[in-house]
Amino acid sequence: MSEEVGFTSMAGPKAAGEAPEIGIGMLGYAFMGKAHTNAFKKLPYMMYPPVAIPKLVGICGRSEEGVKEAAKRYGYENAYTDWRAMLGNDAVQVFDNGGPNDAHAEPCIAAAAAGKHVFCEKPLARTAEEAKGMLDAVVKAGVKHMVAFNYRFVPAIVQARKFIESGALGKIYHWRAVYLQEWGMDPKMPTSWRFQKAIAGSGALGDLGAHIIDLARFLVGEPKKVMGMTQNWIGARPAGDGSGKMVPSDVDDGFVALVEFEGGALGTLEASRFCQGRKNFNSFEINGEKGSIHFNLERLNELEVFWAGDEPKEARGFHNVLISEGYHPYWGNWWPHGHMIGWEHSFVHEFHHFFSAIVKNGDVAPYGATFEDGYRNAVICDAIVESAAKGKAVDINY
Ligand code: SOE
Repeated sequence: MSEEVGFTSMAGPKAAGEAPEIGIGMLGYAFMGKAHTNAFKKLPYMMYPPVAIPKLVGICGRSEEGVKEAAKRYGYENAYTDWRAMLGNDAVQVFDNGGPNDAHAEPCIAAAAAGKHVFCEKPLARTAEEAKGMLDAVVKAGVKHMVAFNYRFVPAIVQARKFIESGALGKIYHWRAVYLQEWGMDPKMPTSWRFQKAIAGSGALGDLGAHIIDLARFLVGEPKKVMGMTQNWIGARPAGDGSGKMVPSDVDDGFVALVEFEGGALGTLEASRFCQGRKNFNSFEINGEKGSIHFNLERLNELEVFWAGDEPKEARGFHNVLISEGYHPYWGNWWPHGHMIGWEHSFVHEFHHFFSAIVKNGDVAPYGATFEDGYRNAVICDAIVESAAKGKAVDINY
């Protein structure tokens, strides 16, 4: 694999003091605001010497009380309730959008027009059309852009990519991926934006399916055709505001899809919020002419691999590889082998990659996901929805 910007290169300034500051404007202070800010604070001393030192210029959210508390908790200089005001702060060089899906397009387009580099949570948008408008805006503005498909930065998945790029797996025949969670099954659970099409765009498909669609593109290649089915099992959920009202839940609770890839590989995709016992079960298997690889996010420092190598044929079979050696991707920054890292560290790697691209004027692609990847992901999601509605396969055209 070539030494891509931020991907494996740890070449930063000789001493941390030489690293430039990079001003951050963070939209959102809930789950992703927390995960991203944790990465901003950890990056300078763990991706050492840092390629840049994030400066927590501002955080923005709808609740004045909530966002002021978040600014105090994390150390942001300013708390905003209007993202436009935050974009007006010249100290903001990177706009990081961790808001709900309906709050992705307008702020990101405005940030690009203001000359800010733009980082946006997945899915990039609610539809391919909305994603295309965002892609056009960042390209026109000439700013760096990245979508938070953070699983591209889990060391075991990076290692899988290296195996494939090196030809160690040979021709790929199968991609088999699921992303299963259990939290959507209680009909008494109050609604959230993730169950409302006008805000989210889709349900498990855009929230979880987007990740395994991105990994399919990252590890196998471009889908040529999809055939999908979607299902909604709870049509309305309590408003949760004491009114006793029910709010329509008009998104997919689960989907399955078949995929034919350019180059002939076949794939399956499945995502659901109705899989009891599955907490964050993002898992895939790749079968190639020279071997197979299996990954499970709930055991994210491991790969199950099969290579018909030089072991006695009676001993041949899948074996577990602990991805924790200094020679494994990103591990040179962390701990001695066997001292595990976690989900949060993928965000540290992801932002190291993005800031490297900014500071060194390098490319986010192909190892980071750009807005082009976010747009193509949205095209595939829309095609799965179209296929489910029409009951037939749909070709993928970007
Ligand atoms: C909820 O389904 C969620 O937080 C997703 O939105 C994230 O992208 C995924 O990484 C974990 O689960």
